[in-house]
This record gives sequence, C-alpha cells and structure tokens, in this order.
Amino acid sequence: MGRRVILGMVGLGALGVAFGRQLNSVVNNTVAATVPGLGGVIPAAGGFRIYTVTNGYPEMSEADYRLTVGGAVNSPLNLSFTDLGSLPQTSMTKDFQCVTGWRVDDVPWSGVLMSDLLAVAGASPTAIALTIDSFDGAYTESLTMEQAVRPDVLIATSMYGEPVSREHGGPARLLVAPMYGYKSLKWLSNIDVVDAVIPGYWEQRGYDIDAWVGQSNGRSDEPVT
Ligand SMILES: Nc1nc2c(c(=O)[nH]1)N[C@H]1C(S)=C(S)[C@@H](COP(=O)(O)O)O[C@H]1N2
Ligand SMILES: [Mo]
Repeated sequence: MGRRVILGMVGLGALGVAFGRQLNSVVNNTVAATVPGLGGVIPAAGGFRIYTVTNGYPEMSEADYRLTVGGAVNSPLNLSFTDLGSLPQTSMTKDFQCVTGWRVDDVPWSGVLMSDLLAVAGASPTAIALTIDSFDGAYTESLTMEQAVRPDVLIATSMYGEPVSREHGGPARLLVAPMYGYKSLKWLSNIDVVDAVIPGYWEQRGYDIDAWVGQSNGRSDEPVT
C-alpha cells in the first residue's frame, strides 16, 4: 500500500468528518446531503467535507473574536473582527482541493491578504516562516515567509459571499489557495513570525510541509488555478 493511501486512511479514521455546507447552501447547484452517522465515507457531490481534529466545531462570536500577530514583528497586533474588516479587503475565486481527493471548484472567498496583515504588523524582512494557531486548541500550520506573502494566501472572513460559518472555521480562517486544504487552518487565532519552519498538525503526522496541489504528497492532481 502506498504512503498516500495509508495517509488517507489515517486521515479518514482520525478526523471527525461531516458533510459539507449548511443545508441551505448551494454549491454549483448541488446541495450537499447530510447523512447522520455516515459523514465522510461517501463523497458529497460538489460539496466540502467539514473537518475537525477535535470533538467538535469551536464556537466564537465575531464580538469575542481576536487575531493576534506576534514574534518577529515591529508592532504586535491584537485585532478584533472589526479591525480585520477595516484592513484592505481582497477577494478571489479559487478551487479548493483536499489531499484525500475531494475538490470544490470556483469558491469565492474574501478577507485580508496575509501579506497585508504582515505589512501592518511590520514583520521582519529576514524572518523565515510563520507558525499559525487555531482556537480549537489543537490544529497548527506553518508557511514559509515566501509562501505567506503570495497574493493567493488569505485570511478569509467570507466564503460564497457570506461570513465564514462556524463549521468552515469562522469567524476567520486561512485560505492557502495553491496548496492542499490542510494548509487552510480553520478557527484562526494567532500568527507568529519565526525563524524556522515548525511543521503543523498533519505535517507532524506525515503530510508534506510544502503542500502544492499536484506536486506533493505523491499526488498528481491538477494544480489549483
Ligand atoms: N482547525 C482545523 N483546520 C483545518 C482542519 C481541521 O481539522 N482543523 N482540516 C483541514 C483540512 S485537511 C481541510 S481539507 C480543510 C477542510 O475545510 P472545511 O472543513 O471547511 O471543508 O480544512 C483544513 N483546516
Ligand atoms: Mo484535507
């Protein structure tokens, strides 16, 4: 059995998986079915699967939300949801591809570019990487600084023109569009600018740290455009 297959099985077994978007949400004219107890075994046509590595989906109101940015920065940040909304907003429509095989085409996102946020914080130009934390208390991610400042790496506060739902990682999540979905950390709480790449949650469990779609984890999926 190939490494990728084993990884996929580990992923499915370990993850709490439920079917896609909220019932009233339509993806490419396909409503993702909700099948209690069967979540994650059968691909939802056209829809996202909802993943969490904890026992549930953490809840955080926009009023209580904070995003902190620290480490090698000139100005450590402690931003409210309103503060995030007052930074320059960027929209992009991107395919979303999980390393286990499912893909959702043409997802519209908007929020704050990581590069804009890092500029506001005054991130050190010689810093190597970011470590990124989730308020689920378990999930982490990493990006090199070069990856982080790409124009397709977003702190997303909106998805399909609506606030990012609790299940999809709201009030704010990452979107790392050119990489497999595990880089797109949900329930974003903290970003530290650091001098070394620290492997994230799934990377400590065998996934590639650089997760380019079509070029990593032994996969040959069509790259996200
Ligand atoms: N906090 C957190 N973020 C996460 C995950 C998770 O389990 N917990 N799963 C990742 C994986 S493997 C994928 S494919 C996407 C799925 O996003 P979705 O749950 O919004 O469909 O979230 C990523 N971000
Ligand atoms: Mo994934």
